[in-house]
Amino acid sequence: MEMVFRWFGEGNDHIPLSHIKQIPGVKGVVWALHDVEPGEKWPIEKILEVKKQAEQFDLNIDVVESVNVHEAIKLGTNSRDMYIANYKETIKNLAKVGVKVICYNFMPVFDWIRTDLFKELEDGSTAMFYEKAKLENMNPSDLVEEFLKTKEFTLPGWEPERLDRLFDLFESYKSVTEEKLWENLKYFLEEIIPVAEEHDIKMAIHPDDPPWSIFGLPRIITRKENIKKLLKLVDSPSNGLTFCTGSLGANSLNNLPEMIREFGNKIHFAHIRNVRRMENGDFIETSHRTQDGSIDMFEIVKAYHDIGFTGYARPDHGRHIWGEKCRPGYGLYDRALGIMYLWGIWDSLQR
Ligand code: DNO
Repeated sequence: MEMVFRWFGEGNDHIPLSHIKQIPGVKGVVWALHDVEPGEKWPIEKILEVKKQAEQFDLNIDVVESVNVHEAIKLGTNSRDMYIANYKETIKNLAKVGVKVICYNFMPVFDWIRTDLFKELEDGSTAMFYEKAKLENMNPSDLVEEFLKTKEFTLPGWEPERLDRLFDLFESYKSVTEEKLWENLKYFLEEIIPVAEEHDIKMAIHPDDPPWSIFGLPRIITRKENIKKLLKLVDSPSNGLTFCTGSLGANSLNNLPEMIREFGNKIHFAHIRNVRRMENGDFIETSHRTQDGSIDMFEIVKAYHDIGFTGYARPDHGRHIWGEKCRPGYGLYDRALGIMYLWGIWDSLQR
């Protein structure tokens, strides 16, 4: 297991690389060019800049999260070929600097969804929360407004460009059924996977978060059968997964350790975190510790250990603790604690 840590870039993340370097066992940063709009080609000069910054701290840049997929590709409109051509160029440019894994997602309009970014937990810390009934009674623009309140920090996956066209996007998605979304994903993968394979890049799709339809939009990367279907769309070592326990784990029907064993070497990138599910369908993100949430972290790490996992792993969203002012879910402290918990389990298993 190669431990990495998400970093939003120089001037864009409050956490300096020098601090990341001090978290035990962290080998690299998980990064992206956050100022390049979805659909645009990533310029090699900008990529090299990040490489240079990370190298100063002996951190690798093997994993990118994410190269976002333009909505035209998900919608299957005429302009998709142009955006797919750009995506291929980005894959090639990333391969040139030695990137190994590209994480992406195929969620229409929105990336991850919560109703509260700073919900207080019993211990006085705060964490991201999903309130089922609240979401069901909200319209999408209320949610966007809620999210835009966090002016101090940008939210990954919620880039303003994609929100500008919210109303039009919803209109366009009216004709996109789940089946159509599958077709569009297949079209995209048939184009890009051969390029990824040729350049020794592993594409790792992120599951939908939460793993069910919201605001009537189709969502397909949600459960075991669907992931099996995805892997069959294009059979290649380059067509793989970001296995996110927090996203898939919001649905109690997903047996995560079993899925890890089944998908094995198709998991290129592991996102490991806990959530506490409530009976009414709400869930809140907790510390990584098993006892704090509904996901048995020991069983997760054990499953990775059993399959001899050599891929990349990162702690995922943490709570906001010790007064840290940070981008929701992406503080230093709780994610660093999460890493130590994961290492604790992993190293014990190694013994
Ligand atoms: C949220 C992240 C997601 C993830 C994308 C991958 O914090 O887990 O935004 O990066 O879905 O494409």
